[in-house]
Amino acid sequence: QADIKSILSKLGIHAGNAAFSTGSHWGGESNAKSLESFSPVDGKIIATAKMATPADYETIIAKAQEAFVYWRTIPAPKRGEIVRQFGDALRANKEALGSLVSYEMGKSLQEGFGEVQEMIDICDFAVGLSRQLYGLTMHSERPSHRMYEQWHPLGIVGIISAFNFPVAVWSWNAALALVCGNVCIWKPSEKTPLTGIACQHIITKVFEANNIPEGVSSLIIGDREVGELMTNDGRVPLISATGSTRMGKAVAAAVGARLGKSLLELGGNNAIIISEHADLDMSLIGAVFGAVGTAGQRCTSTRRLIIHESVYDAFKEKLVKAYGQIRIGDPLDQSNHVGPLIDTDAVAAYLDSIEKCKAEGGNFVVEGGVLEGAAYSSGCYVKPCIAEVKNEYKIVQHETFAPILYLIKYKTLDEAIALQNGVPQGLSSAIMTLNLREAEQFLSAQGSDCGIANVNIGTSGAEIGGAFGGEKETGGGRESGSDAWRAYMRRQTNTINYSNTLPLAQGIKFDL
Ligand code: UN1
Repeated sequence: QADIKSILSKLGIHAGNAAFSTGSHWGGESNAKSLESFSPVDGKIIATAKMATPADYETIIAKAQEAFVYWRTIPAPKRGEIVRQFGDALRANKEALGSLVSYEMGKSLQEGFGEVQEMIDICDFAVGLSRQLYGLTMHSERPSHRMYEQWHPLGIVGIISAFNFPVAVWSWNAALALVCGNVCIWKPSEKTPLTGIACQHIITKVFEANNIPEGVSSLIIGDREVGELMTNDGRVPLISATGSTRMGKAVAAAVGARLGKSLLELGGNNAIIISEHADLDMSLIGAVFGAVGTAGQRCTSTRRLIIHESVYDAFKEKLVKAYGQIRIGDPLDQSNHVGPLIDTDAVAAYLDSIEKCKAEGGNFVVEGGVLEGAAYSSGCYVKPCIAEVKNEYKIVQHETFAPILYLIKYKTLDEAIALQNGVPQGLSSAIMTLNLREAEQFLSAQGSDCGIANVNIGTSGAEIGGAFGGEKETGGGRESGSDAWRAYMRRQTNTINYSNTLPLAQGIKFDL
C-alpha cells in the first residue's frame, strides 16, 4: 500500500481529480458528479475524479480548435520531436505507470510494463513516420502538367478507449494523430480514469517544456454521455473507438449519420488451429498465454482452440495439466500469472457464459468458479476454465471477456479454416503447424478471414509495427503500424498546369 501511495503521487493522482485537462489547465464544475476508480486487485477505491459536463466539453472543443490552427503549421518532423520527448518521458515513468495500470486494471505487473513498452514503441515509430508521410506522384495526361497527392491533418481526433489496454491504445492513436498534425481529445474508459489522468500529466509536462499551447492533447473524464457528445459532434472529424461490438455499432451509426470518419477496434473471437503437424510444446505456451493472459480480457485473447483429432486428446491432457499450474492472485505479485477481472459485473458475465455453455451441452474439462478468501476479497478473481464445445453454440459465437477457452475437434484443414472463420468477429487468428502447405493455405485468400493471421505464434501480443485491427464485427479499423497513419489524414489530389494554355482532360474541346 505504501508503494501504491508513492506511485500515485509520482503520477500526479490525488484523492479527488479534475474532470478534464486541456494541458496545464485542469478543470471541471465542482458540483459535477464524481467517478470512483475501484481497484479489482483489492476492491478499494483508489481515488475519484469529477465527470465532465457538456459545458466542460465545449471548453475543451474550443481549446482544441484553437490549438489545431497552431499545431497544423508546425512541420511534421518538429511534431515528431515532441512525440520523441513523450517517448522518453514514458521511459522515465515506465515503472510507475506500468504499476498503476496493473493496480487500476488488474493485469499482471509484467503486462502492465509491457503495455507501457507498447507506448514507447509507438512513439519511436511515430518519430520516424513524421518524416515519411508520403504521397504518390502521378503523370498527367496533359502536357506541362504535374499531378501529385499530399496528406493533410483532419483536425480534432476523438479517442474513446477501453479498460483492458487503458493507456497503450490511446498512445497508438495519439502518437500517430499528433505527428500527422491533428489535435486529440481522449475519453478513457470510466473503469480506468486514473491511468488516463497519469498519462495526461506526463504528456503535458512535455508540451510545457516546449511551450506548446493548451489543447493539443486533451483529456475528458466521463461516461457514455460524454462519448455521445463526441460521436455526434461534426467538429470532431474522426472518432477512433475501441470496445465492444455493441458500442462500436452505436458509434458507427452516430458518426455515419453525420458522414464523419470512424476507426473501430471491436470484439474478437480468436482461434488457434492446432494441426497434427504442430509442435505441441510451443502450441501450449501460445494457447495458455493467449487464453489466460490479462485474464482473457484482450481483444486478441484466444477464445477457441481448433485441434486436429489425431492430437486432440494429447493436447487436451497437456492443457489440463498446464491449467493446474496457473497461479491466480494479486497481479502486483510477480509470481502470479493471472490477476482479477475488471469488476464484479465482468465476473457475473463470466459465470453467465459458463451456465449458458453448459446449457447448450458444453463439457467442462477444467471447471471455472469465483475464488474466495482474504486474498480474493475484491470478488473479481476467477478460475480460467476450459470447455469442449461445438462452434455453432450461441455462447461460442459470442465474445465473453473472460478466461473461458473452448475446444473444438477437426478432421481436415478446410474444415478447421471454416470453423475458425465461422464466427461474426474477425480480429486475430493463428495456426500451429510445421507443414508449409498448411501454413500457406491458412494465410491465403481461402484461409483466415481475420485482420491478423499468425503461424506458430498465438493470437495475442501483436507488435506495434503492423497494422492492428480486424474485419466483420471487429469493425474494419487499423491502428498503430504499417500505413495506419492514413486514417488520421485527408488526401488531397493536386494538378498543376505550368503551360500557357488550358487543355481540358479527356480531350474535351471548349473554345471561346
Ligand atoms: C486490445 O486488447 O485492445 O495484440 C489490444 C495484443 C496487444 C494489444 C491488444 N498488443 O494483444
